[in-house]
Amino acid sequence: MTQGYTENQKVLDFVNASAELAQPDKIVWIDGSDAQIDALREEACSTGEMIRLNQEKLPGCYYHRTAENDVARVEARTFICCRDEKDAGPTNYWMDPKEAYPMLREIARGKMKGRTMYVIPYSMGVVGSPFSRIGIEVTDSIYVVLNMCIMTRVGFNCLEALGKDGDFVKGFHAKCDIDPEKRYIMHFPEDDTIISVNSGYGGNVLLGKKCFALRIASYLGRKEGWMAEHMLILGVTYPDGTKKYVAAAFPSACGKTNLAMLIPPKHYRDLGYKVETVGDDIAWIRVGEDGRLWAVNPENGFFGVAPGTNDHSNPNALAATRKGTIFTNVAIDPSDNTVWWEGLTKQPPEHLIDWLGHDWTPASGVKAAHPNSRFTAPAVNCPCISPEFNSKTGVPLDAIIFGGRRATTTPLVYQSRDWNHGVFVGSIMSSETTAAATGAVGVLRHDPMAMKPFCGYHMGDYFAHWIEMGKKVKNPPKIFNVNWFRQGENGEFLWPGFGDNMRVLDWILKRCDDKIEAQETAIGYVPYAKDIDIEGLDYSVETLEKILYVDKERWSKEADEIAEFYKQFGDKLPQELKDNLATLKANCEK
Ligand code: GTP
Ligand code: SPV
Ligand code: MN
Repeated sequence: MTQGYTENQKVLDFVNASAELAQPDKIVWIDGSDAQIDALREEACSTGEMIRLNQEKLPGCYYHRTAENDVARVEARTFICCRDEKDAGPTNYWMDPKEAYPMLREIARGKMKGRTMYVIPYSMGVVGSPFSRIGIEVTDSIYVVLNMCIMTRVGFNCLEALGKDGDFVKGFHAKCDIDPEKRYIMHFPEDDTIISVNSGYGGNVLLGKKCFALRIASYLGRKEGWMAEHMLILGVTYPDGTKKYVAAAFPSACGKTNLAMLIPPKHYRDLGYKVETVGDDIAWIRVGEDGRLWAVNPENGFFGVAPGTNDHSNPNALAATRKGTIFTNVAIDPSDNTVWWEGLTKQPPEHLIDWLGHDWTPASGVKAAHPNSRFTAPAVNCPCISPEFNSKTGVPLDAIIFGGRRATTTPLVYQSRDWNHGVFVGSIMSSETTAAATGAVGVLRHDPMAMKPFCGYHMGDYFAHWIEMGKKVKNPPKIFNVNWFRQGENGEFLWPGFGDNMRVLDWILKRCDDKIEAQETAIGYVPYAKDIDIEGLDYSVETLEKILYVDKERWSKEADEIAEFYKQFGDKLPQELKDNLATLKANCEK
């Protein structure tokens, strides 16, 4: 029954084996056509899996609620299943494939009885680009199919690109019983395989995203000499028409989508500055023939955090969600069948249906939208999408930025001294946890390069890979660290953030061109307060100085803490990072 669409025996074997295991009543191959997508939306609405929103105000937009126990990535149930535990490293959960495969088979056996199994051929990256990779996801969820059709490039041209013999990443997803006790998000990097059971949520089930484009791809990248990173990519156009590109790694729900789509403050706009989005979450990066690093965004849409998105904070993201978008776990405004979430408007509507399906009023005392509620919006909808979005070669990077959510210690921005120091700066990232993963929110934890939950192999080897990549690039991007989240005594943010982050980007790009001096501090180069443009802001130089200040005492403690964190990597920790830690400690004692 699966013949006819492809002659690739590996694809047919994978689909047949999946069907034999899960025993669906029907197999449907997804060609990604409008007609097929419309029919699936219709079917999902008829069963209640999705709700059709107001088609005049939000054409092509739909709504989905996940199970209450299934609202975010589950790191404790996300495993790297390589043969040798040592290869997964101390920051990953590991299971022996010999144990994992039979366990998963047991869980998934017969679980698609009475259901349809959809076969999604998709490409991460533009089909036909040497940067791109093909995946096949089988799933019993229409919600997953429709999300994948937005987030990736779905279609039979992916099967054509595979030809008779091409290899692909195998993804098996079955909702099973959405049983959190049997929920597993399993990666077999040695077999190009992902298996996800008992979830229906975002990063757990849209297997092209974190599972493939980061965990599997990071493993492939190390083997093949490229990098898969949790980074946005943006382009800045200058008044004279020159363009510069920046990639930035922030942990989940720490501002990637917002930075990628920022609208510069008025005086920058008046001068002709423009920011365009190449990607908002993932970058695949290679060394170009010109000795620079080139980045592509392997995705085709945005799976963005809804709360906090509004006409002021991120008008581009909001505009992207006005058509062809799937909303997950936000609130519904029954007065006109549209959507609402905390922060969309200052004044909440009088009556909503909350993410759990209950009546809600401003007096309810609970959030109407889940803090990790999301929109899945096509990238082409975004008013500031870069003309390079579909480029087969990607864009050359001038700067790489790391950043996290730190109430204290880390200044607004600083620059590393060189590539290896930049790798060190990425490796020591800490950030307060957010609602993007289950578990406590606001807990400070180490999240090197924002990849702690996404690195498909040993983090010590990952650091070494970064160091190696530095040796291959003649003209490496300069590496910076930012922190939009410094807090004052009353927990208020001390930096306006959002569009005003352009002011920091401006300093960063001037540093890349050696156009501006900086102060050398214990941790790297920090701006002179006078060099951060605060024109048009009601903002004091004193506050700026405060958030630029490098407190050596705090950093000395931080260095001790980093030494503790580093211990787990043992002899896999590159000497270059040990040296940089020693320098940091010594600088703080000076
Ligand atoms: P993932 O999709 O989970 O990877 O998240 P992300 O890194 O793309 O984060 P996103 O841009 O969606 O922002 C997450 C939250 O941080 C939202 O609630 C934003 O409103 C908030 N945020 C983003 N940028 C800033 C900023 O510059 N300052 C402040 N204070 N908050 C910000
Ligand atoms: C993240 O958590 O970093 C996300 C959302 O981008 S998810 O796809 O759920 O991983
Ligand atoms: Mn992310």
